Amino acid sequence: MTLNEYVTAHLNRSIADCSDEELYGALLAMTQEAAQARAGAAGSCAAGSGKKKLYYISAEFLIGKLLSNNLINLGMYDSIREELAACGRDLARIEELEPEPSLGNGGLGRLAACFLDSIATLGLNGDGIGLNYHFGLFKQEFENNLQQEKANPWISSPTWLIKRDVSYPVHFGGLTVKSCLYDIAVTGYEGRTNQLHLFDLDSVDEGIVGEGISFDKTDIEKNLTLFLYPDDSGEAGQLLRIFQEYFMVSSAAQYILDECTARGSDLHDLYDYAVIQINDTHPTMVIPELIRLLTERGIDMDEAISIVSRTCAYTNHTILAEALEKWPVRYLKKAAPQLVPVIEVLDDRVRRRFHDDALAIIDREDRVHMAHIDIHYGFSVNGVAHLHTEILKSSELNRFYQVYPGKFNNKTNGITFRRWLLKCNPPLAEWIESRIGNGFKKDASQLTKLTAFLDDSTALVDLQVIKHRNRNMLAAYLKETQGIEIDSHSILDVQIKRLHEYKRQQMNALYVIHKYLEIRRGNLPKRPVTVVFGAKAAPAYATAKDIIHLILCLAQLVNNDPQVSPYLKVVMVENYNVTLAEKLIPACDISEQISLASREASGTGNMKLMLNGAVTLGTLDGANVEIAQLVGTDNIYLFGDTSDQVIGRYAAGSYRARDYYERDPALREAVDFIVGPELLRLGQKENLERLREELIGKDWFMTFPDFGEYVRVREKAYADFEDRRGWARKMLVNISHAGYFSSDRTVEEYNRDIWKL
Ligand code: 26V
Repeated sequence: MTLNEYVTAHLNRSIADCSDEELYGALLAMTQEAAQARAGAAGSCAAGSGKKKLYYISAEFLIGKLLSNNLINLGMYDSIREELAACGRDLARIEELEPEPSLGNGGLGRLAACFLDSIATLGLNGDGIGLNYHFGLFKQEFENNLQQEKANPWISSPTWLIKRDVSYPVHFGGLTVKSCLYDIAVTGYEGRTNQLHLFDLDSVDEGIVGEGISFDKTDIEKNLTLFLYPDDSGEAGQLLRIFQEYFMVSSAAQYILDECTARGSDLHDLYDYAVIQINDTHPTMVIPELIRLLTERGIDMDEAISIVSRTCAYTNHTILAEALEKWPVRYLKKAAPQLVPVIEVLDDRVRRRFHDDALAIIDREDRVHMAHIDIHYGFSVNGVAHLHTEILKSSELNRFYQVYPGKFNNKTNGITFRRWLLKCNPPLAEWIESRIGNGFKKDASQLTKLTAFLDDSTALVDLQVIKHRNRNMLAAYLKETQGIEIDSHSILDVQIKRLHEYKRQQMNALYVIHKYLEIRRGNLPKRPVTVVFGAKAAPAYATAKDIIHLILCLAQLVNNDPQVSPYLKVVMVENYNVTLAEKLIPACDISEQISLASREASGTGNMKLMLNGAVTLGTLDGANVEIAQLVGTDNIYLFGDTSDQVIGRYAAGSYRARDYYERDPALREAVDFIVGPELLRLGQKENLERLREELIGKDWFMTFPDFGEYVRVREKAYADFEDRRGWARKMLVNISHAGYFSSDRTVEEYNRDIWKL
């Protein structure tokens, strides 16, 4: 059916007479119908007809807008766009009306979304399970150069959510609530349609949200599915997180058992019907909850533990201690008292078997180490990039690796090329197709065919033209949506990711200060540079918010200085999200991946930027290591201490930031500038002084030792950019080796080694 036929049948009007809102509604409905029709046909899909099914449980699914993505995956995009264009209508404008679902925070959530796309594309039988947060993560606004958090309502009519007639009781001690299920169809590229199951609280009440994102954290009956990651700096916030997690996994466990039973399982053979991938520790309680439910259904404890251990697998996404969940037993007793005896049994068995505190589940301070449950009672533990998995094995989880060497495996992350190339960068996708055909859309390894054009002058010019066009598009978009002007002839240097000290946005800011002062001293760059930041800081993370404050003050200073602004511009985009990423990534020249080596488990922004022809400036951390191996040292800018050096320095406890500050005048100048008169005029003294103190007194993520080399290597990249042909060649090398980072490859590996669907 054409769109015109659809609106004629349903609205009794032609496309030309419909508003954009009506067209959006019609497209959403048409897409949903096409997706469901394919879901109905899924049984006939050979790869999906096995009896085992994957359940990917995650607290986050950062899915982004769905309209264009679904149209592409259903093969409807080109015809709809042309049909609209013929009536003078613009699909991109219509898409602007779609609210972005705000169901994630960063890489972990976006990874889950990419995996759903690849699972469906590969025809695998697998659904996602998570929560339907009404306000998602907060919406970021800037006021007085400070981040403010606002509620981010995204559920409006029409919506992709389809209410299902499924609900479960969830018991929290004295309180019982009801969960209800919504589904979002996940359409694979020329593949099958799977589902993202999002559980909601039947009694949720949006009305309890007051100023900003404030609400009564103790009102569990009304607040459970309002926000993702509410502030957990206090006891009420931590308890709420546990209530949310238990609500998610209890609903999920009941759903999985019901579905497997309906498909023929007698529960003794659950592992033949289900494999549950636990995305970080947020869903870990699914293990004791399943054990509990199986014993309730008449299976004895020993067997229940064995069944669940053969069903669950765990992915670790971080080695940062503060992100590894350890919940006090007394909190669990409040939120999920029925799980505590099960967890005690699990701990007891571990203690009897190993006699080693380091392997225990409940520690001496009565805290439950969630990851330890996963490792003992799951059958697989994977890291998300080669280096990260090696670090897990050799240091962070070494004791566990010694006792369970066979459980550990690596699955280097990936990204879906449908969204991160076909959808976000049509000019590049078309150009690639014109050169190597369309096989790369389903088999990303074919991108290596592009190496045939490394010395083809026309190809190299084409790439520069495409990049320039994308920068123009970005410039227009930022002007229209945020009132920000950028020079599309400047070098676009981009750092987009959650704000965290280990990712070292502060080091980038110190570079900006250094560059600003250099320009003021008359050392003018050959070409203007635009430094772009996009990041949200967790509401209770003071240092991260101070770094945002510094960046916003710097932007105000630099952009209004007539001597400097022709050469340097600083942009911090507001409310960085998937939609903005899709605009920034195709336009970017330099991809900042500057985490402290060993701390960034993988990174996936690095892969998206590489695929779109940006050149990485980074440390040897996470997947940067694998990028470097693929493109070779001529096509990536590396600097900084290695992970071994960093791990050694932490172990020795020998790092003193002040020594570096005292020794390096350029560094000292930049650090002191944070509290100099120029910035104090624009910012809050308290925040800026606190940030400088944090750096000199602690600098826990060791920016100072890497700063000098960072400046030198960044300058080298800017100088190399002037060799336009040479730079275009680097772009092409990066694009042609990005195929390895397709999430299709990652998901195939999960399936081969873990899921075995
Ligand atoms: C951290 C925080 C900090 C602020 C409050 C909310 C919150 C919630 C969760 C976490 C843990 C973040 C775990 C995570 O996102 N890890 C990222 O996972 C990516 C996918 O594997 C990986 O590419 C990134 O390197 C890793 O940081």
